Amino acid sequence: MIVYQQHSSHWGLFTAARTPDGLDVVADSDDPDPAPLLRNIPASLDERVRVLAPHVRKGWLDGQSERGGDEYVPVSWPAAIELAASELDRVRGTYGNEAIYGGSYGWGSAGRFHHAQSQIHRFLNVIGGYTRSVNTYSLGASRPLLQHVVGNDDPIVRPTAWPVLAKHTEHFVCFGGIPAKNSQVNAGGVSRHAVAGHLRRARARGAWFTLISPLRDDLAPELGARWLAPVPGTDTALMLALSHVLIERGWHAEEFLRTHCVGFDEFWKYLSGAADGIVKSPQWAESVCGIDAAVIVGLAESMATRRTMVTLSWSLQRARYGEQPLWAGIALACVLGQIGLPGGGFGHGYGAMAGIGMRPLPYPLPTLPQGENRVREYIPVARIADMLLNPGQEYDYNGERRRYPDIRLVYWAGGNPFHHHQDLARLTEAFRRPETVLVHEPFWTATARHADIVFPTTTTLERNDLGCAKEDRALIAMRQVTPPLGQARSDFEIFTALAEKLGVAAEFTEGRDEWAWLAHLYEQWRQASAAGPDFRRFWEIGRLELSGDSDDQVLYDRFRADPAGNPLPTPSGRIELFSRRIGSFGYADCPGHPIWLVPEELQVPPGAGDFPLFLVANNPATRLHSQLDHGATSAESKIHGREPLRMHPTDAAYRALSAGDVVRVVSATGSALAAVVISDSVRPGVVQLATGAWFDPSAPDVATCIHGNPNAVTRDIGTSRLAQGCTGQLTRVEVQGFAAAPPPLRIYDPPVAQEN
Ligand SMILES: Nc1nc2c(c(=O)[nH]1)N[C@H]1C(S)=C(S)[C@@H](COP(=O)(O)OP(=O)(O)OC[C@H]3O[C@@H](n4cnc5c(=O)[nH]c(N)nc54)[C@H](O)[C@@H]3O)O[C@H]1N2
Ligand SMILES: Nc1nc2c(c(=O)[nH]1)N[C@H]1C(S)=C(S)[C@@H](COP(=O)(O)OP(=O)(O)OC[C@H]3O[C@@H](n4cnc5c(=O)[nH]c(N)nc54)[C@H](O)[C@@H]3O)O[C@H]1N2
Ligand SMILES: [Mo]
Repeated sequence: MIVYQQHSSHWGLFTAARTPDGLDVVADSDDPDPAPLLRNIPASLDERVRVLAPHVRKGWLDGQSERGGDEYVPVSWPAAIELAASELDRVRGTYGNEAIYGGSYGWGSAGRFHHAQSQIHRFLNVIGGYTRSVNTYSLGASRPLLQHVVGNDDPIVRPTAWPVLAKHTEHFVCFGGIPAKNSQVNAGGVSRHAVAGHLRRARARGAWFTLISPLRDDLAPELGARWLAPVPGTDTALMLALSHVLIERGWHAEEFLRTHCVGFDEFWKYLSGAADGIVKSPQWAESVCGIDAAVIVGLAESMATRRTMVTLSWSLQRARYGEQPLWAGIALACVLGQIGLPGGGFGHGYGAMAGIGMRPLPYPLPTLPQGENRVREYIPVARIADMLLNPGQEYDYNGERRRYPDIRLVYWAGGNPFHHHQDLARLTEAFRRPETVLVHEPFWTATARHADIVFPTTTTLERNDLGCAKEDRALIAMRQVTPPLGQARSDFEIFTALAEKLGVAAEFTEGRDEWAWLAHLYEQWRQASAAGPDFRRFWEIGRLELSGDSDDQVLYDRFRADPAGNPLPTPSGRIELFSRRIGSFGYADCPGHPIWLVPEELQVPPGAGDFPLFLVANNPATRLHSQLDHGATSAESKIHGREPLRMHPTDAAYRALSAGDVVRVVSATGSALAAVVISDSVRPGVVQLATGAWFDPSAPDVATCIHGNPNAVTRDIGTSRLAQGCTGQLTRVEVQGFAAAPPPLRIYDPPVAQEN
């Protein structure tokens, strides 16, 4: 009998069953706009790419070969556990726990108990702690900057809610767009995809949309947006010029700037040219970003005369000096003075995920406690290669002078650094430094292929779990769809076995197995939130609608009404257009107010030099990051097995390239093969290659990656000394025809040694 079980993923709720034709996945009937990504899920059970048994790297056993490109030999579970436990014990005993890097950044799968990050951090804390990471690849520059400028994360976690925008906003000015592809996803899950519907309602009411982006499809065509495509990485200049026009013509909110902001004088000194002799006029911005001065003036006027929401995508700050477009965008919204009015002001990341702009729940969700980390050492997450390559080296971060720790063991569960990090050839070098690398993975990803011991991990379909997200309104019983494949075990079971070996099982498990943990987490949550029936009943029903809105935080409408009574948690209590704190750090790459800094990518004019094109390496429409790259939605987009690279007809013609041609994308860092898609939805001078094609370095004479992972060509450098965030979004490249037959992909063939 075929039984469909309810389950959940970061991209939506579904039911699934194993059938003779493979896994059948059906979107939840209550979801008004299910994600095309659901079609990737059947590939979870594709044994071709699964790690089916514990494996050890050959060269780690015999000392003959290095990490990356090595072969693997299967070993028994007891042998793998014994090896890993003794390595953990040796390293902590010899060098101390800070020599263990357990930052382990990554999305893993949805589910509150089998949350890979919580599991690994809990385990490492039980054995004495680990060097951790702070911040994310998503918002590397934003979070540290927002702390200084508005005092907290409200613009991300609590921006004006979607229904208010749908009702009141007259003009959406969208820097980086509100790409429909991204709203498929929400960290932890989403039971109803609603973003497209809210935008449609705003449009039906007559709202205007201005899209400022290198890609036309960063806003849905049905919204009828006006598309402005500045040179990538120049939004700050455009924002400064908009502010300049508004102030010079007296269209600015003088009173709001005086009563709700600090630092307007410094900001104006800079805009007017009094500080540096350069007036940040529309003519000046035109020369930087390629948008007509007259268009800039017209846009400023429209913004001043309509209820305007300035939306800033997360991608804007995932680039060199990424702090600046966010700060300049907030300053622009202050100059307009509509912050705290219904539908006005600014938001950061509408559409970046389905949950942004949904009110978060007022109570916590069931959460696996991680315990306490006794090691104080940390790095900003995107400085991993710097850390591994330069132990002891000093670096700046957010006002501190810090030193990289000396890492001897790297432990990863639930992330794919050989997807997410920049300059993957350099990361390969960095991963050769530690003595030991341990990885939990369901799949033979490039990261699994850099481990010494690979633990075969179940996918979410092979476990029971609780599904929910802070901005969603449902608690879901994620019921096991199919038994574990091969010898796979959950992260929890693997850590339990290691904890047993190391004599700390009681602390790690607290005497509970999966089922007992689910019941415990649920019951604890139920008592705290006073919601729902008992666990058994909940599991039978399978789904609990959650209610309540949190409005107990500082919201901008209250701040607007009474800034002294509801101050922001900044040093001044106001929005900081000039931050004394940031200014006091003395960083030329992030001074005390928003500023136009020319990134290295613009030091050679666009169109000139060896790398005339801009590569936009954005998040993929066809998958979540690198997950299920071999799934149907992702695989169908590939051409000759390569990741599609979009380019403008003019740029293709200039290089005599045709649709479907295999090309080599080359930068100062490295190279990647890809296949051409010709499209006038891409700004001339820009090419777009999404992240997430599995990194395939198997033919280095041809390219750093023969599959199309853009992180083969991106640069590994922080946003600035302030935040040290990821800068992977933009790179200067050239695209060359590749006449030879492209070498076959190897990344989907397991690297398992053939028995002789
Ligand atoms: N150039 C460039 N680079 C970027 C970006 C960009 O815009 N440009 N974007 C960045 C951003 S925003 C992000 S968030 C990162 C994303 O980077 P990651 O979050 O590292 O990417 P994922 O592919 O989601 O990696 C998750 C891994 O966990 C595995 N996994 C799934 N479930 C489980 C589980 O239960 N247990 C274990 N052990 N493993 C599991 C999956 O197979 C997968 O390999 O990439 C960043 N990289
Ligand atoms: N389908 C899908 N959805 C996802 C993800 C995924 O992997 N797949 N990842 C999720 C995660 S972890 C995150 S953090 C968010 C990421 O959210 P974002 O970082 O906002 O998403 P991106 O798709 O990387 O970038 C959005 C758009 O910004 C535009 N852009 C790039 N550079 C510039 C620039 O210099 N100026 C302007 N004006 N625009 C620019 C690009 O055209 C790009 O399409 O997405 C989430 N949603
Ligand atoms: Mo992200």
